[in-house]
Amino acid sequence: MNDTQSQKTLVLFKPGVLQRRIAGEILNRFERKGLKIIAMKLLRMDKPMVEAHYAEHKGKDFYEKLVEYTLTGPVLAMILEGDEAVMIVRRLIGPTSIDSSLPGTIRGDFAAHTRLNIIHASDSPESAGREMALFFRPEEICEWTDGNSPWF
Ligand code: 3AN
Repeated sequence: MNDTQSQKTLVLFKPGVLQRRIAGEILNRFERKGLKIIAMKLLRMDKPMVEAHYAEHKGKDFYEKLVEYTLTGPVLAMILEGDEAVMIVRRLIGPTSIDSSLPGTIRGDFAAHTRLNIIHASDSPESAGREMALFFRPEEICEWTDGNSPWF
């Protein structure tokens, strides 16, 4: 019996990823796991957009620096789809704190500071819905199935 649920989740490669030329390497981990890219966009977030994205952290001691960092360069935003995608992507990226991000996870392998932990992913289906709407208009999401591929 298949009791898993197909989900969509928002992933954001923060500016450090492009600056370090590791976007392909990180993307590869998601594709290798079987997640499907259904939307992707390279953009420079402006301050209101960063503040909307991180609204829940306003007032915390790391907030100002987090906003500042997110504005230092372009980000790569994408929507990934797959069974239990929200949980699977969070597992692949590793915990928020660098103290807990083990080698083998994206943060564990590529990040050395919690504030600069290089990647964001939605932490629940509810956040995914809100975050996808912040980055993508419905017509920018490209649904597809493997069955349509001539190579399948
Ligand atoms: P996650 O990105 O794992 O969902 P959040 O939403 O708690 O974690 O935090 C958003 C971002 O804020 C993190 N990706 C990280 O860059 C930064 N951050 C969170 N907690 C701290 C902290 N204690 N010190 C510095 N930066 C933090």
